[in-house]
Amino acid sequence: MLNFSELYPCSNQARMAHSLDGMWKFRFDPEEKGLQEGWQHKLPHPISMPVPASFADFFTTKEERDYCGDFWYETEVFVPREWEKQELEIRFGSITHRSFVYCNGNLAVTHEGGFLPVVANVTDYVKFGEVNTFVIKANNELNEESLPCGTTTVLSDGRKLAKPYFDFFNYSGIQRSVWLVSKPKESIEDFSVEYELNGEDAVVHYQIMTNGNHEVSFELFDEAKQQVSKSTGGQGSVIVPKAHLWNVGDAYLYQAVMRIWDGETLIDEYSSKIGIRTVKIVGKEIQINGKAVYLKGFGKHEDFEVIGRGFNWGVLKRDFECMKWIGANCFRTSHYPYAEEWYQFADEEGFLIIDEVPAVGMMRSTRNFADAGTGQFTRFFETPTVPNLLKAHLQAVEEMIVRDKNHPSVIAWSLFNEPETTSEESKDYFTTIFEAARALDPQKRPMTGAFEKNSQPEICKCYQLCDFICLNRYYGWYIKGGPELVDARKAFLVEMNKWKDKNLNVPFVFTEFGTDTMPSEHKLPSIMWSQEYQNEYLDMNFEIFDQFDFIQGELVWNFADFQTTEGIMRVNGNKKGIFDRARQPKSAAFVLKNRWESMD
Ligand code: GCB
Repeated sequence: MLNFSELYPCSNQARMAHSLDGMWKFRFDPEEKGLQEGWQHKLPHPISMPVPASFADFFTTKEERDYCGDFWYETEVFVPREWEKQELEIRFGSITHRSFVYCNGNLAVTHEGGFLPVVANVTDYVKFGEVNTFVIKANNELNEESLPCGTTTVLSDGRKLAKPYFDFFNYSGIQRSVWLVSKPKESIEDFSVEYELNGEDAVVHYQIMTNGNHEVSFELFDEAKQQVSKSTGGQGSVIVPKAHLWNVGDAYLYQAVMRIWDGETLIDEYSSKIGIRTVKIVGKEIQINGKAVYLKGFGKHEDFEVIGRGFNWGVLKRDFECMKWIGANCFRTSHYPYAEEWYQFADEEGFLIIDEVPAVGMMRSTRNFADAGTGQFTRFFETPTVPNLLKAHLQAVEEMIVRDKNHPSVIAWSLFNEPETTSEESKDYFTTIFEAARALDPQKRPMTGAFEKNSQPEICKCYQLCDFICLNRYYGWYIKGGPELVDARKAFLVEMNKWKDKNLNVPFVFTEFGTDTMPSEHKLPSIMWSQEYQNEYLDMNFEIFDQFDFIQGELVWNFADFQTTEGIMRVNGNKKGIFDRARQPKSAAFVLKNRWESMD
């Protein structure tokens, strides 16, 4: 059980949410001297730093861009006297990767994990009617006990350097929005909804978690703001006659309004949009509201020029416009849960999300995305660090499911990306993860994970845990690329026939396939890295997908080019985007648009 409320902030007659986004103060702390010198009270000689944003790409020196270690943020905020009778929280969408939050010099909370909310109750530390100081000590080092996995080395000049076992830049900082939240002492801490369709009607089972004993009410309003049902009690069921279902590409959202009452007097109120829909795996189909849906779309990243992984509504808007234009209906939040606004907007747009926990890098290689495909890897789950890693993984799974469980857009949970899955240890490890996750989701959504090339049907010990199976495959890129494409196709077919022979009767989704492609390169006949090769590669993959009825989705790697660690495999980042980093289409975008639009 989480000991804090992850509910997204809202303002109404009982609560206030005040945005703290803007220019904060900032300092690196390579010597880790901040705490002894009292920086938790006030940062000496700070520089300015925008929030939300990753700090890396604002700088013009490598030392600052690639900084690894402790760093500090500070802001000041006036807290009105009228909030004195309320509980006060500071809520960060995330702080990457670990954080200590101080209010007026007092440690209010610590948090491990860089992609889920950090919430500190600061009621006892705040001075009402005065200006208050919030200071955050954060750290972005990587290790094998926390997610995502990697290691940290020390250069000869004494600087630390992050060495990710994953293929995206270790962007860090306060990368999501920050809110100061005032709410009543007795308050709504969480809620959940489940749906049952009954002819034209829907039954909405709800549960409201509060920290008190007063009476609770639950109301649903349609998009015309008309009340459609009402109930009292912390848990119960309401009927929505002639329910307007939330559908793929055709969203419909009801407003759930929850209140705590003391007789006629309102104590607390929380409201949230919900979408009535069911998700089920039936044989080889993924069904939404009882109808099969084929997933078309992308693995994405939160990544953009200058702001790095910082949340930005403009980037979000452009990404959704591009995804709609191309005929996509789904994306995977590879390789970590995204800012909550992504899910809110997907709810509005009728997009499907496979929500992924930051369990990436569970193979001991700084270039495992390449090594894995060629069969080189070292075992991972047999070392003494695993119990701590498992703890961090379980915590992230809980925080993700609690945070995202009410979004209609979320249709499945991905509990890993490309770990080692062939050892007995990996099987034990993931059995624990899947069991915990299954107990957490009131909607009992399908659970899965993304398997890399070593996870072959004859040796993988973990695919059995999944309700549908996600494959990341690069036949024609890491395996037999360019002139060998014909052999890549053959090897791909051999693997797919092995899966077919297993007769698993579950859907398979390709969660990754793609080629690095420079927008500048054209070549006739094609050559690897040219736009023409990306198209040929996609055509080969599609020809194979279309041969197997259990393949129920294709999420291309990647939606857009993105920043990674430097290296001989990457040209200023990973270029597997269908769009470039500025969100302009490569020629493959038109290939996908043709295919996906013709599938509707
Ligand atoms: C993968 C990883 C992804 C990489 C991708 C690539 O298998 O899951 O994070 O970016 O391959 O492009 O190599």
